[in-house]
Amino acid sequence: MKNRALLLLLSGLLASCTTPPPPAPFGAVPSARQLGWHKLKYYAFLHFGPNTFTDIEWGHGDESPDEFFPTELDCRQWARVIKDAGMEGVIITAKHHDGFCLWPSKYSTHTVRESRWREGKGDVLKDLSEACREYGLKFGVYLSPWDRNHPTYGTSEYNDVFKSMLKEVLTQYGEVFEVWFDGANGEGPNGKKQVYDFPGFAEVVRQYQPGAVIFSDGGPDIRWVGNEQGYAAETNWCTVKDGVFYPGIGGVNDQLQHGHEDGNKWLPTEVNTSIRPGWFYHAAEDSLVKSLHQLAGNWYHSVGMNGNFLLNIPVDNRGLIHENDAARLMELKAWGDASFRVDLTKGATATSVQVRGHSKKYCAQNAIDGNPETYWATDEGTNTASIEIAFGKETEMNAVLMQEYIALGQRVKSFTIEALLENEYRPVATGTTVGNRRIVPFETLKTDKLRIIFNTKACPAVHTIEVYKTVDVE
Ligand code: FUL
Repeated sequence: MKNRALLLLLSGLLASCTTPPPPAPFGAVPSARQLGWHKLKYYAFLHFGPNTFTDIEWGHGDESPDEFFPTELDCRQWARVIKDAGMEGVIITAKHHDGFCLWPSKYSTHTVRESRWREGKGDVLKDLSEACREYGLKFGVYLSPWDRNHPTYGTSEYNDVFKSMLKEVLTQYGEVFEVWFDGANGEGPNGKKQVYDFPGFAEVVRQYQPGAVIFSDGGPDIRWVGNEQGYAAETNWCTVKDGVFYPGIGGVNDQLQHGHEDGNKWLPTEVNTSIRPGWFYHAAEDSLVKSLHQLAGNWYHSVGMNGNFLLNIPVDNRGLIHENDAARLMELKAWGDASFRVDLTKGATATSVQVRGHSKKYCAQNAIDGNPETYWATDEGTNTASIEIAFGKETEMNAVLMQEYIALGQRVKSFTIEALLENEYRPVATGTTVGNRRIVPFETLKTDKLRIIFNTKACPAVHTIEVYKTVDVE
């Protein structure tokens, strides 16, 4: 008995010696709600409102509510198209700068209730949230603080009005995954400017939808990428210096694109762009839907550059997603499926001479085991490390996808991908940051071995490496 206890103690001690503790978190790390958001990739932005009918981008707030008159509005059609496109959710312009509310708000007289649509009995948020539940999509809301209609705009009372509207939207339609605050702040109906109570707005969101992430150009949970063309920068840190960005900030687009390498706050990028030139529907743009080539480029520069992709689809004046947009979305889905369905690391072997404590818990194979909870890590202080993937046979490929275990911070500063070609490792691609997700395309090649060399700020923690042969788009 005594011996057995001793044996148990010894084996326990041995195990604790051979399995080192996980790497300590490095720098800023994401909150639980940010981590949840990082699991998403691609969702729809829906711009819809009086502008859809008046054919302009920024309504003045003096349009008649009767302008809003979709004759075939069908949120289930939107949800079906969005689901078929492989998107994970929607964010709708519940209120744009014209102040018109797509729900019958008690705090405004410029709403669907005042319109002739469904004799004032309609509620777009109700229809859409129900359709999202039916199709398994996440539901999010855009609310513009800038309001060109509300009579209190430009006074402190308006901030309370906005909070009350926010409360309605956050309490009447089920779970909300993201709240999108537009930073635009123009003149109100009286020419007045408003100082927005962003901290107060955030409190309302935290109170009624604690799981929702809050987007604005400067956070607090998600930051704008600094352009509306749908391009994250090659070097894209999720970290920023506390106090530098705040909601409504202007003139720092370059910093927003890159983040700050030595930032002490986690604030990742969402990449928003429209499938057409405008955010709202204009019949004249029916022939100007972005090409598959452009959209695939947006994919690489958002999902593939450490951001999430928020693609705007303007709902048309019938109240439907237009056929041309739907067709292009399906092409993008088919391209994505053909390109990223077969991960060539299945059945491959990953090795590294630099494994934390030589422990199986942190072994290289973890990076290709399909489990995002296991990761390859090295010892503290090993900030240059390489991992080798052996495919067992000559394999045709042209892209690598990598993901850091960001719960422990963003660590990779740069990397080089090498392929074994004629018995020699040759560089085929280099890059800087990785973060949550990085996709690196390169010239199609055939090899049986890849090597990736990382240069990091603290020991690497990489949970996923996938390899693909993607389809070219003309
Ligand atoms: C901007 C707005 O002014 C545009 O109308 C659009 O909503 C875009 C997404 O954000 O700030």
